[in-house]
Amino acid sequence: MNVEKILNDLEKKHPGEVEYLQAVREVLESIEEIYNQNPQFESAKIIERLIEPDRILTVKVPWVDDKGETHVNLAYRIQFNNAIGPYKGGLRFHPSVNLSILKFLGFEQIFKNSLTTLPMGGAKGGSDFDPKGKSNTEVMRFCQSFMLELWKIIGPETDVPAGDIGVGGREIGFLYGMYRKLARENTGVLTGKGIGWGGSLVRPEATGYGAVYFAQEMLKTKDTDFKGKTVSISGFGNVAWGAAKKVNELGGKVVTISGPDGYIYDKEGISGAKIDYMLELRASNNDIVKPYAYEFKAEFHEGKRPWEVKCDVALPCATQNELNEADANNLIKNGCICIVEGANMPSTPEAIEVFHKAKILFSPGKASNAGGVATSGLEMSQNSMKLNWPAAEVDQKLHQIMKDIHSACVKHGKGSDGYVNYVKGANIAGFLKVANAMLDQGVL
Ligand code: NDP
Ligand code: 2IT
Repeated sequence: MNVEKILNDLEKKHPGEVEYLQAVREVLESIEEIYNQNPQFESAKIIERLIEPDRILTVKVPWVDDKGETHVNLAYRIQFNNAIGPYKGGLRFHPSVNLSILKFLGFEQIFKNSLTTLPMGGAKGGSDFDPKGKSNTEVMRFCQSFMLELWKIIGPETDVPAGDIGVGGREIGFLYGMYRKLARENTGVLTGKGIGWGGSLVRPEATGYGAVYFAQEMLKTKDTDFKGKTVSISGFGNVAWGAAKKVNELGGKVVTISGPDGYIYDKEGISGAKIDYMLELRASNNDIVKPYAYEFKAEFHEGKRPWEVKCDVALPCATQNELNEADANNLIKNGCICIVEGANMPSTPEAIEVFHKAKILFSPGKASNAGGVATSGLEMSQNSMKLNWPAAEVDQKLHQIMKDIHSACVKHGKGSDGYVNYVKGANIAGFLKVANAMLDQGVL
C-alpha cells in the first residue's frame, strides 16, 4: 500500500475535507505494515473499497418555527460499510456539520463498531440544524421532517441510527415516533430510546462509563487506579456526564468541565448534585457552562480549554480537534499520566505524537468511547428478543466489552519495548475483522 498515493487520490476527489482525510491517514499509517504482510488485501483492493462510503443520502429538511416562519436545513446519512452487520452510528445536529465531518465520523465508526465484538457496520448522519435556543416543538417539527426522508433507507436489519452531539433522548423520541408511524412497525430501528418504549438501561451513561472502564484497564497496566486521582474532563454533554459519574464512583476527583464559552475549574470536585446540574445546563439549550460558576462558587475561565489545569488523567469528551500540541505539552508538563478520548478524534495528530513520544498512556476515541455504540448493540439485542435486561446485566456486559477492546489494543499495539500504542492497536484490530469479512464475501 502506498499511503501517500492513496491519500493524494482521495484528496483530489474530496478537496478540503480535512477531518475525513485526517481520519483516513491515521488508519492507513497504522495498518500499513500488516496490510503489506497480507497481499490478499491489496489484490482485493480492500483499502480503496473501505475508504469511500457505500452511499450518502443528502436531503433538504424544511420545517416551520414557532412564529410560523419556514426554514430549510441540510441533512445526511452516510452508510459507510456493512460487511459485519447492519449500518450503525449516531446522528449529529450541530451548525458545523458537513460531509467531511460526517465522513470522518462514519469511517471511524467502522473500526469502533468492529472493536465492540458485536455485529455492527459503520455509518453516521446528521444535520447543520442548530438545536441551540430552539423550543421542544421546533425540535419536534425538524425531527419529523428529517424522518420523512430518512425512514426510506433505515431499518432494524439495514441501518440503525442513534444519538451524537445535539441528539439525545428527546430527539430520538421525536425521530422514532415519526419512523413508527411511517413504517407501521415498532422495531429497534433507533437506539437510545426511552426505557418505556424499547430503550436499554445504562445506554445514557454507557459512553462515559465505558471510557472510564477503559481508562481503568490502562491504569491497571501501570499498577494504579482512579482512587485519589485528579481528573480533567472537557465538554458537559452526555459523554462528559457519564464519565464524571463513574470517575466519582471509582474514587477520583473531577475538577473541570467545559463548553464553547470556556471551562469551569472546581477544585472541591464535581460530584453529586453538581453532576446532576450538568444535565440542567444541557437541557437549558444555551450551550454555556458559566452558570455553574455562580451556582457552586467555582472558577470560570472564559474562552479557554481545561488542558492547562494540573491533573493525573484527562478525558476529552467534547468534540473533534479540541486538544492540540500545546495542550498536550501542557498536560505532560503538569504530570498527567493518562489521556483517554471520550469524544471522537478530540486530539490533533500533533498532540497524539506528543503523547506517543512521551510514552504515556493515550487511547483513541474509537477504542475508549466504543461503550456507547456497544450498548446500542445491546439495545438491539434486547429489541430483537423483546426483552429488557436489568441495569446490572447491561453494565456487566459493557464492562466486559471494554476489557476485551483493551486486550485487543494491547495485542496489536504493544511494541518491542513494552509501550502500547493504542492507536495502532485499535486500528489494526478493528480493520482485520472488517477486511477479512470483505475478503470472505467477495468483491461488492
Ligand atoms: P452532547 O451534545 O451531549 O455534548 C457535546 C459537548 O461538546 C457539549 O459540551 C458541546 O457544546 C461540545 N461541542 C460540540 N461541538 C463543539 C464544537 N464545534 N466546539 C466546541 N464544543 C463543542 O454530545 P455527546 O456528549 O453525545 O458527544 C460528545 C463527543 O462524544 C462527540 O465527539 C461525540 O461524537 C462523541 N461520542 C458520543 C457518543 C454518544 O453515545 N453520545 C458515543 C461515542 C462518542 P456545544 O454543543 O455548545 O458546542
Ligand atoms: O460516536 C458514536 O459511537 C456514537 N455517537 C454512538 C453511536 C450509536 O449508534 O450508538
